Amino acid sequence: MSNPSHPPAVGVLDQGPELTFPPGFLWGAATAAYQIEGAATEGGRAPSIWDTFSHTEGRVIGGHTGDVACDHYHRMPDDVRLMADLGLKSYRFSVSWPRVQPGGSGPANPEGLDFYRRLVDELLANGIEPWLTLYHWDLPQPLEDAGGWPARDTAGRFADYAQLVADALGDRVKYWTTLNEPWCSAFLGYGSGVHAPGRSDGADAVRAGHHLMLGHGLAVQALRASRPQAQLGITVNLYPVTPASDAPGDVDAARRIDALANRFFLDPVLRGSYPADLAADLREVTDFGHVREGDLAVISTPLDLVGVNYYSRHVVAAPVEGAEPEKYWRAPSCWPGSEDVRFVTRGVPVTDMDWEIDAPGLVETLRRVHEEYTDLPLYVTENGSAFVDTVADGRVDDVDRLAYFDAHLRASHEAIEAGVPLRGYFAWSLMDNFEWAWGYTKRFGMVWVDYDTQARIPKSSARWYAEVIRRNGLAAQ
Ligand code: IFM
Repeated sequence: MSNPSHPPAVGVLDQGPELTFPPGFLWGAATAAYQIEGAATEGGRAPSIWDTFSHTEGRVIGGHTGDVACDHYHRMPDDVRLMADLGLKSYRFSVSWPRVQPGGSGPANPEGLDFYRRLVDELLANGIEPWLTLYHWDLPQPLEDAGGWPARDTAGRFADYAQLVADALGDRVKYWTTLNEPWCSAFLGYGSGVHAPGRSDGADAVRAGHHLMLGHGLAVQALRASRPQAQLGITVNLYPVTPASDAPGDVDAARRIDALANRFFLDPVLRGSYPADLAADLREVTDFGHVREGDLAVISTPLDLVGVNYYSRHVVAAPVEGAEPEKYWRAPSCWPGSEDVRFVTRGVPVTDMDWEIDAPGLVETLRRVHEEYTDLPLYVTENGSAFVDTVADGRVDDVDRLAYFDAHLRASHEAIEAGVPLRGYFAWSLMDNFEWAWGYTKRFGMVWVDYDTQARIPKSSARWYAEVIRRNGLAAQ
């Protein structure tokens, strides 16, 4: 996507000194089940909301689906070898709920669990620490038919599913995150409807957000009881939210969007309360009658770590007449009660998602979580960029992506120097994959995937990242 108001990224490395990360820093890469596995109808897997959504005309660009994706389900041992060749210390993957518990309740599907047992064994045999995410957006369709995340019962179903996975894999997986980016599940899935299940109702989005967090808390309690050695956390996608000017209207717009994007999740999980201003902002949308006594105590069950996904910054302003059209995550109804806030573009370089590149925002985000919320170890569980890649002479020279990683790793190091207990970094993504409503039109991978042949080609960024891992840091530029 090109936007004449945005200069393209330049692919030039920022100047900077040689940097060394703390010993034991966990260098990884991340993926998610529906984005890479394929094998949508094999091994007893049943449909999730993303199968239904992607098979519904007009929902995903080009009618793309995750039916085959990167065919990782069949190519898993080769993909793990690729990870080992890159020297990855850890691999963050998600378990497909509809693969291991196809109906969303009831007994586990042994064949589904077996795939993840084999994956974990393969990782461990290659010296790669498995990092397991329980939910990366693929709710079993029967649970959506019963009400989805706006229904309270889904939280309990999630905890039961977490227990099944813990019983099967808890002896060999140390790191567990419950949810990936609950903001997306709630506000893109039930607010704007640009993600599965494609519903559009502000009150449902808020209820979904609460029940996702309740499911998280219940799952943490179940995992803690059965696997006391496990390191447990959640992954949230956070954005610094900056007012476009000092004008009070702009400052208030930033406060409102910050409440919906960040504090909606950080406050309940890490403080055990909803922000008071959020409830006031949402008074026309919901009375929070879905929050029951004791919920916030469950949601704030103590964790061992927090995962932060970081991509960009929101710059916002008070509404004016004739504002520019909203797009993608900015779709108005993903901001219930604040639909009229304007998202401002600053004219700085962007990625192929049109997301502004803002590495200092990562320092701000990590410092904020640490300084305002918690002393827990933090991990960047996703960070990366889509760019238009081309294969020439069998190589993919993705200089823009490489520069993006370099800048954000320098930012990560700066955060550590500022006192943030940042313990690891996961590049998004190991390989090109199904980018949700964008289908296969956006490439985030360090490894190129040819979707016709399923050939993999490590891009320049992958080779560069392998060297970063080898030296546990960055060379001087
Ligand atoms: O591809 C997604 C991922 O599934 C969740 N975090 C953001 C990525 C890029 O959009």
